[in-house]
Amino acid sequence: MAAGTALADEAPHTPMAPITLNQTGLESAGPKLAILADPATVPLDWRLVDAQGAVVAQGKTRVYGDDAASGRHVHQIDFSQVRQAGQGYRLTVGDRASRPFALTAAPDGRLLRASLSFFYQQRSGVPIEAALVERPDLARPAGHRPDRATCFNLADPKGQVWPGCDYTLDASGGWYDAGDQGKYVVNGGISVWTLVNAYERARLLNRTRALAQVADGTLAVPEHGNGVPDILDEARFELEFLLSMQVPDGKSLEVPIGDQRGNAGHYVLTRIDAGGLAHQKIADAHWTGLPTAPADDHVTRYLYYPTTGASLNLAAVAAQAARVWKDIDPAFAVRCLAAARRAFAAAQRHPYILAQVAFDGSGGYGDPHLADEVYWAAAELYATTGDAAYLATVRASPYFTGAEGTGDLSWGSVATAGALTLALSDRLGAAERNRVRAQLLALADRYLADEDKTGYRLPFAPTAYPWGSNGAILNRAMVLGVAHDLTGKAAYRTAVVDAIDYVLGRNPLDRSFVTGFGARPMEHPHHRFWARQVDARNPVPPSGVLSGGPNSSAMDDTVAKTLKGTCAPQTCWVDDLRAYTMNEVTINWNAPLAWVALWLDDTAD
Ligand code: 9MR
Repeated sequence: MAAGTALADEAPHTPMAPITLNQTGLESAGPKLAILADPATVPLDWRLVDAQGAVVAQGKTRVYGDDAASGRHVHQIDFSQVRQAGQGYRLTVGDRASRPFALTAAPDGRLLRASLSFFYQQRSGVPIEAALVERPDLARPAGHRPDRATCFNLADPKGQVWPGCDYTLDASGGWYDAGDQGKYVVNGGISVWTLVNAYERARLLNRTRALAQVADGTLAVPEHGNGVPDILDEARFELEFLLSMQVPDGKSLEVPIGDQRGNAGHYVLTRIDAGGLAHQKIADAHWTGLPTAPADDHVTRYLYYPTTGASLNLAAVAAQAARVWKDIDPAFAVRCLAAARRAFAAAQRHPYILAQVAFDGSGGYGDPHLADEVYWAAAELYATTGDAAYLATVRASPYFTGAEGTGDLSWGSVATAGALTLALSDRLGAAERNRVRAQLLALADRYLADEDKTGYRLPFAPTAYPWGSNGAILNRAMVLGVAHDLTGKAAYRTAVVDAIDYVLGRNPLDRSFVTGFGARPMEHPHHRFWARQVDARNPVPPSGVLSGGPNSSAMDDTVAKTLKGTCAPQTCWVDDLRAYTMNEVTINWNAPLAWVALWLDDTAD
């Protein structure tokens, strides 16, 4: 089959509609926006008709005009004034119409549960049980059981032979990262943090409805009935893996010490006392093909050298866990805190072990700039312990003084995670806590300003769309959600709704980027098990899985190459399993989806 042709044309069966909006419907009391692409430069008349065909509202479009992100000439239809719940509404402009949609009082919780089920189904080392998934063909035997490995001791793609180590670790369990079956501490860290933060936010703000939504017995996880909130059971499954990636005390290792500016390839192999650091990842020695069900992967797995970044991720989430599990499982909390302290101390001893070496078989998650990881880890440790030393590190950070903005949250940019923790913790005195809150609100205001710069009206307006743009948008929605928590300002909540509306269909492709949701959902993720597109024996994906989304920056898979130079940023996307730069699915993108789904359920009125 020629690259980028036949398979890529497997368009969804439902045709595109000329008027687009969130394909799962809208909240009856919430903001309501739909988009029409039309060359007209004057406002056009729109009507909203109900299921009986009666006109219930009408008005004129707002001409946004030429929109760089979508490449369209955009009209916006704001019908927020309509508040009557009901099914079968349609928007029309002349002879063009939206598909029928519903206005409902509150979300039904399905998106929350499905987006969290993704994590269960990415579990390594345990069978995925038919009783816990939506279709029997999604069940599968355990993969990588056990996942025991020693350090990589072969040649890397540049010919450098690695020294290995004199131990093996049992790193069974945890979540596979994505379409691949690598397990990475850096990305596992931010993903766990996001799920635990969804819970902790609800607890600290006393959101009983949100707590009830993720309580024991609410999610399809095997830990049902253990008295622990299910969302924490899911997070702990990954935490146990992260803890297992820590180098035992007393181990000396040869690791690459990078130059202080993090220039790729500039490193000196140096023998160090590595105890307490965390290995960057455990992964296959070379890339496996698609499909490869986890249980069918027989490629040798290795631990890859420990890095400062992975160690700070471990420190941050183990510290967060020590706080959250303190009363739920005190022994686990003690174990987490000890690991967090050790990891942080080791990272401070060795601040420049960077993940800058490329290996076959897994992704890099290389990050030369670790000041944000230091801030995040110190913030978590301080929030948990109140120790003066961690406070001193927090206070000395440019992210705390404001010398640097905390910026967009992502796997490689985590200062905002530290800020979110400090903003809701009562450790800092009022003055310093208010400073952190003000920084978050300033960030949220920047996101609000971006809404006006986009025709489809979303809080994200880069000139190029990055790898995982949907994750980036939902990470922004988290900051907007907390901004709303702190102020009650309606514009922040509207922007969260705008973000989810975009992801669920209010976009120039009229696609829902979440499997199983909406009339035109993504169906062919880049995934080694949910790979029906290339092998009829494999299942189609479950519901609730988020595509990475349009990517106009790194267009180097076979499908993306065919789009290069032909797509506006929001349209650089194809629903194709081979399109790993645009249509992969990952734990760090599904995590903010779940966070936002819970937050929207919680705050709908
Ligand atoms: O999400 C990552 C993205 O920010 C990077 O640009 C990209 C290339 O390095 O890698 C992405 O992460 C991939 C990881 O390395 C391996 N598992 C799948 C991840 C998503 O594609």
